[in-house]
Amino acid sequence: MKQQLEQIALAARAELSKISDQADLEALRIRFLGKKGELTAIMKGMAGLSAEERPVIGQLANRIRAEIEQEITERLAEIKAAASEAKLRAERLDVTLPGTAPKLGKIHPMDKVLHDIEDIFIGMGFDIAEGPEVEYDYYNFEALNLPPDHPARDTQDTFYVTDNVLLRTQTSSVQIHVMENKKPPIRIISPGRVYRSDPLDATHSPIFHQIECLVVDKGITMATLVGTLDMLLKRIYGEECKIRLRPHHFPFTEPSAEVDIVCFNCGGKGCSMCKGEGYVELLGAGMVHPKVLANCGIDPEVYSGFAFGLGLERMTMGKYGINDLRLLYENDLRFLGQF
Ligand code: 2NL
Repeated sequence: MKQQLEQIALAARAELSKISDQADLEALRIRFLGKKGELTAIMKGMAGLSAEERPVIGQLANRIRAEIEQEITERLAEIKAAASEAKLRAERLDVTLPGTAPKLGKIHPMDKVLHDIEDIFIGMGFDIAEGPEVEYDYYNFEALNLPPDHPARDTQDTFYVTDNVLLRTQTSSVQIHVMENKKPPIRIISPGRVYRSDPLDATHSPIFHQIECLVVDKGITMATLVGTLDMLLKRIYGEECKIRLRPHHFPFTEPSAEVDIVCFNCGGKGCSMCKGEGYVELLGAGMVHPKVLANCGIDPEVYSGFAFGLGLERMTMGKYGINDLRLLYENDLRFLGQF
């Protein structure tokens, strides 16, 4: 019997070392220590032992039982610890890893130049005026000294909505509204979207952006115009930038001029970008035509004014050395991310 007991102890130990699962461990406990288990069966047979043998075997059986119980408890703790370790390993979260950074937007280069220009003019006491993009023929053309059959209308291939309603080709229409409604002194800029029936290429677009400037007061001269332009362009392009005025013709200004700036590319030496000129055309300007002032109820004998109109796309391309206008509209983040 003693031998049997020791064999059970050995067998239990050998099996225990192989078990790595809680359910298997419970099965083993039932097999060795359960009511119908191997140890119980032997203890039941102790009735047939002699009075001297019984306590010895009894003690041994109890000791073995306690030992197996103890080992099962230890093994259970080990299995639980291993399971919890595995769970922690599987769920491991490294909070020190860098996160996924949210992509931040940037200001569009045209907006940057627009904001700079607005800041410069606000600093000089100008107001910013806005108006409708769908406009009457009168405000876009007629009031600006462009009567219905004026040939200059042909240079602005216009999108008509009806015979006398159109998409504005210039923001001068906004200036007309302001002059109709406000007495001089007037100091405004009118930035906005304008439309012309031009095909899209590297330097043209059927939708582009214009900023017009208008000053009407007593004693406004070409000198006021040139001083304002010089100041604006030096602030945008740098103190060393040089401009020149060439005589030109616009129906709404007299005299009129085209304003050139020293070529951004060659600095005046002459290159393919400025076609050897050393200068590139930047904007149109002039003294507001007396008829335009009179059309708006402003006495041209008392007041004079200057106006100029510039393309925001062209200004932006010059400032950042962009050679294709379409890049400004395509929203390619690889391009826009550079500004
Ligand atoms: C250009 C450049 C220009 C004006 C716009 C203007 C506005 C009023 C009266 C007189 Cl209300 N002039 N704006 C003046 C000169 C040039 O735009 O190349 N336009 C075709």
